[in-house]
Amino acid sequence: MKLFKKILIANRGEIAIRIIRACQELGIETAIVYSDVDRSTLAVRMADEAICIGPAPAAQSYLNIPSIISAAEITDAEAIHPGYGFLAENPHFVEACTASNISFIGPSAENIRVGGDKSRARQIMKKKGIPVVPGSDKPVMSEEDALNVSRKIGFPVIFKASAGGGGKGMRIVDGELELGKMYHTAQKEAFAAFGNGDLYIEKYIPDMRHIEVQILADNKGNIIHLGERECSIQRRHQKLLEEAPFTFADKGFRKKIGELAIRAAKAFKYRNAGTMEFILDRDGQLYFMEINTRIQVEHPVTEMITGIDIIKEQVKLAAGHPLSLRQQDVKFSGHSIECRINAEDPERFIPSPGKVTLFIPPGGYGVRTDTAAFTGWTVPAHYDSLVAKVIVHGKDRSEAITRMKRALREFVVEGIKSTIPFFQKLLDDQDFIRGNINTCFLEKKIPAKKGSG
Ligand code: MV4
Repeated sequence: MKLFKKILIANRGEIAIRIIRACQELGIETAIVYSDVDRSTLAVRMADEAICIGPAPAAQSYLNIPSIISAAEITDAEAIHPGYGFLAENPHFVEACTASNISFIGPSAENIRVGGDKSRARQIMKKKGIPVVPGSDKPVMSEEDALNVSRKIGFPVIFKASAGGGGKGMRIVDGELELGKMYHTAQKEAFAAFGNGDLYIEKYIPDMRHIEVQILADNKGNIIHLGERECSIQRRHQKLLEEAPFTFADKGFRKKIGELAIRAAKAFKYRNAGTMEFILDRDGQLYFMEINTRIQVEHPVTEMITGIDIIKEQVKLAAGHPLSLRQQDVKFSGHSIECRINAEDPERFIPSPGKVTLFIPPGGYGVRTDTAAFTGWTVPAHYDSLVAKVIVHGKDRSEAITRMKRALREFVVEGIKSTIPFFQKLLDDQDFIRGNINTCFLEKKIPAKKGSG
């Protein structure tokens, strides 16, 4: 079956390189866009062609839809891969691609719209009988409405932004007394961040785990899952370490969450690669949380335990190929862990951009480093602070932890501060080693320091 001849990559850094590598193995030519500060990067060097689309601020380069569409037209690219972030979840961008007869490598504009409206996604799931946390069926329209819903489900509750992401507009509300103030500050924050102040309410689930399921869907409506990922190690709503599979998952759990995820994806008429996020509570109950309509940073841990190249699958699915695997063909083997190494102070998590004076990534058996860094590269202050993803595979979780510790010991990053020391401490933590983790884990272990941003 036909594939694209050339793909334009509308992204930078490690994910751009990840996409170039997949394209090279598929025999597809690559063109990449870059901003002024990204001229001398590895991704630009590795792509077959590169086009400058503007100055460093993303609004004038990686988010500039007309420039990117023009770049695709100039390079004769048939398709655009958006990576993650930037335009990956912008339905207008998908429509601009379609209008210019360019394939968008990702879900439909409608999928992205529903995924971006978290209250609506919840409502759709509830209608289909997929469990959601008790809460509001729609965004709450007033303080009074919020109070009524909260009384009905019982405190504590959590306010979330319908257009949300990154924890903006999120507030835990312990009781009636603080509800009014929380309602207004959350609404203001959501409006400032997303131009939409709508809030919905969920019952607050203490010590939840964040478990998500990777989905692949073809254009005919066939959907498979590639198992779950445990993403509970996060700080300020940024994931720091992810693993696959979930430590306490047996075959029954995987079947249950996988089938829920497929039912959810079918309810959305989902296309291409995506992720269904779930809350797992202390009693083992699963609730749908939200849908992510992009390739995610943590996709490699799933690749490591399934042997499936998710980016290649995305490209083939976008070209109209049917799924190449049936659910029973997906085999799971061993355990994988990813550490996101950021250019940040490892104690305060403050960005630490600058020149990398020495960079020696780890390697060896069972170690994969996805990075765009090299000795002499400058981490720009304009974008996210991800320097490298270290991904390991082992026969079980214990071997994966040992291997990650070995990999981080040999990883040399000089000239900037990195979060490597943070992970070295985490990998020695007894609770982490026992798999005794949840989304509040880090807040308890490293109480926020004054001035930590
Ligand atoms: C929750 C929750 C408790 N109950 N939802 C969602 C996105 C993720 N980054 C954090 N989220 C949470 N969702 C329900 N129904 C707890 C969290 C949560 C959290 C919320 C506010 C502030 C800090 C938090 C830290 C970890 C988890």
